[in-house]
Amino acid sequence: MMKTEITELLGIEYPIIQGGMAWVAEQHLAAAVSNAGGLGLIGGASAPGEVIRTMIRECRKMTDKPFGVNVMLMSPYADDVAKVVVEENIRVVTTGAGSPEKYMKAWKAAGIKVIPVVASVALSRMMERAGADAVVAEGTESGGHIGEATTITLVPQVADAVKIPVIAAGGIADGRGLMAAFMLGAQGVQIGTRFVASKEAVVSQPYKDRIVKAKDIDSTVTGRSHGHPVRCLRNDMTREYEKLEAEGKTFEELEYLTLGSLRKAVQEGDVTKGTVMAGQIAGMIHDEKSCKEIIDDIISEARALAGKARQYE
Ligand code: TUI
Repeated sequence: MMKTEITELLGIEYPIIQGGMAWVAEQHLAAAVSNAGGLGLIGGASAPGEVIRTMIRECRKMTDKPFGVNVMLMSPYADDVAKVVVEENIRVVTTGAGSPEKYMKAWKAAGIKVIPVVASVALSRMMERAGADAVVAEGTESGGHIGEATTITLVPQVADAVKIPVIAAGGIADGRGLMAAFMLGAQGVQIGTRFVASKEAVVSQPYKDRIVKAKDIDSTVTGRSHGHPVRCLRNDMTREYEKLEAEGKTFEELEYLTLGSLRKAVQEGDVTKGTVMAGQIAGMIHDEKSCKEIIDDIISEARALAGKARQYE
């Protein structure tokens, strides 16, 4: 047990929530993270509501612990998934890639704890006013769709701006990251990339291997020129994207290139032509571990650091 406002809010043992990663955050990973004392999440990604309903029901067979659903707001099925979480009596929802204001009333009426992922102080304030229970302040170190501010600058600014608890995300994968997040004013962390390289994640071996072998500077950001920046590991896909982006291709033309490419990497293991979304912390991940080992190691390292911090008194 490591008690914070986040563990109390969510009824979990440790203040660690899993990222709602598209194609990766399915029921096996969510159940494993929840069973290890964190909060597992099923990623709504761009899947239809019925697919998410099935995943929720499968997850319930694998854990009695709380777990949540991430609603990806750019998805054409976001309205659909927003309804399914209410019908399936989901207790915690996180959101990404937009503002969830239009769903807030229905979710709050259903007693759902709503935790929007934000990349700016302005959105964190809007979310608090709209009734959010907490926010995830996600720095640009994260994998996938990102904002501009770094975790070390964003987290304390969001913590100063809102009264609700803050969860830090972006660049966190060990006990040092957890303690740093606490020092910046967060009450918990959201972890993505570290859980991709977990034994329980149903992710192709080549994808996990790319994360395990990645170095500190192996990620790049595509799509900046169109206002849809996405962090992924450099490969043929990102080089082709960058070439076409420089040639001035439209967002729609580039969307066609990336369409289905994340699935190609996650499921089929094509890490050369597929999109390998991952955060900058991939360079620090050197092995595949179970979710329980990942969480236990983070907590014991954090506890050791808490003792060491007394030298600064
Ligand atoms: O959402 C994420 N990460 C994601 S979503 C995703 S699926 C996707 N794939 C390709 C292209 C686009 C999406 C992969 N990774 N993280 C949470 C997050 N949300 N990061 C940043 C934001 C964000 C950015 C701008 C939230 C709101 C926002 O503006 C809100 C508004 O509309 O004012």
